[in-house]
Amino acid sequence: MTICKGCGVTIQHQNKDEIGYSPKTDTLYCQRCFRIKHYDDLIMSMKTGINPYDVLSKLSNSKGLIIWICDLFDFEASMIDGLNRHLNNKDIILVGTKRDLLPKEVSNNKLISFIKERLKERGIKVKGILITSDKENNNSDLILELLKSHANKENIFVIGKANAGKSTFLNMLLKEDVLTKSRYPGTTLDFNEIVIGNQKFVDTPGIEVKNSMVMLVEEKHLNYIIPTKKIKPVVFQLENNQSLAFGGLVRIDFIECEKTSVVIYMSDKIVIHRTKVENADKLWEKHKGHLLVPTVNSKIVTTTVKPIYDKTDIVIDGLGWICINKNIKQIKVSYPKDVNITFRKAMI
Ligand SMILES: Nc1nc2c(ncn2[C@@H]2O[C@H](COP(=O)(O)OP(=O)(O)OP(=O)(O)O)[C@@H](O)[C@H]2O)c(=O)[nH]1
Ligand SMILES: [Mg+2]
Repeated sequence: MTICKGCGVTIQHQNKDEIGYSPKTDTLYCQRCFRIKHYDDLIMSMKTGINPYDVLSKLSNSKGLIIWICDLFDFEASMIDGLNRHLNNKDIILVGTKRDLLPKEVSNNKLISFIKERLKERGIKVKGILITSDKENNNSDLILELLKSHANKENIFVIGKANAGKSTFLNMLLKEDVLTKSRYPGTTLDFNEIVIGNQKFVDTPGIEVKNSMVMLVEEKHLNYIIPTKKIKPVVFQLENNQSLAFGGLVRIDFIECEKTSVVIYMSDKIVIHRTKVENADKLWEKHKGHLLVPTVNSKIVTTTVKPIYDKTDIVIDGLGWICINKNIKQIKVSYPKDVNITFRKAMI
């Protein structure tokens, strides 16, 4: 029995349409991993193929330290309610990754305070918080030593939502791209052991990110919404009764505000269109799918919000966030029914 080094699945040679298939008998990778690694080609989507409860119950019955990978750009979607209970109160270290996507001006200490506050609000307890990325100054040697000392010779399980960056984090510690990583959620398919500096780590399949744009947009459109380089915050000066459309995904109408500015943190491939609220419905209907792309196949619902903090982030899972000031009295957010939105105290 050979386990695919990329995704952890057992390699098989019988069924082309099942996971683990490879036509080659002497290979270390299944065909799916091979195609992703070499051609960025997804031959089988597994974004809803993994049962999150199977993963959590297997983890709850295993012994070891938990590294919980959270995507700092898509932080709200990285949260897992009831995590301590699911994991039988094992020790958890949270690793906030994709630091490189956030502006340099925000310090790691500020990010850690933000994370602590969000965890407290959600009732999740962790033993420590680390910030990293697979790019600049990732301190991989220091992180490896720290994790090894915490693990105290036990296994380290690297867990988190799909696409959070678990396999990439392990490749970073290993300093070699052994595990398969990709922008497609559901890349790692089974528990996958890897030894780094005498320490046994286990890569795990991502827990399904329900209610995120990442799940709703077509796979070929993921590169519109997932940023690959540092986010440049975009500032809009707005007048009363103006409306912003974010591709064909979300629309925000600023109905009662004095002249104000809003700051947008999204991939630069999302085109933002500004219009007057009175014209917004017509523009949306006429241009959705053409000028306003990408779109998703989900009913659009509208919610009215009054900001409560001095600076409030309107977070749309999988897409990013918009930071608004308190002088905005009321906004109307139109978004796909199947996507989570969160109103939080500003991250930055
Ligand atoms: N910019 C940036 N992108 C990252 C970083 N870490 C991971 N990514 C990207 O995030 C995407 C998902 O990475 P993976 O390592 O496959 O994530 P995963 O959590 O193992 O995903 P699943 O196996 O599907 O659960 C890939 O496109 C990575 O290149 C990072 O530190 N910075
Ligand atoms: Mg993975």
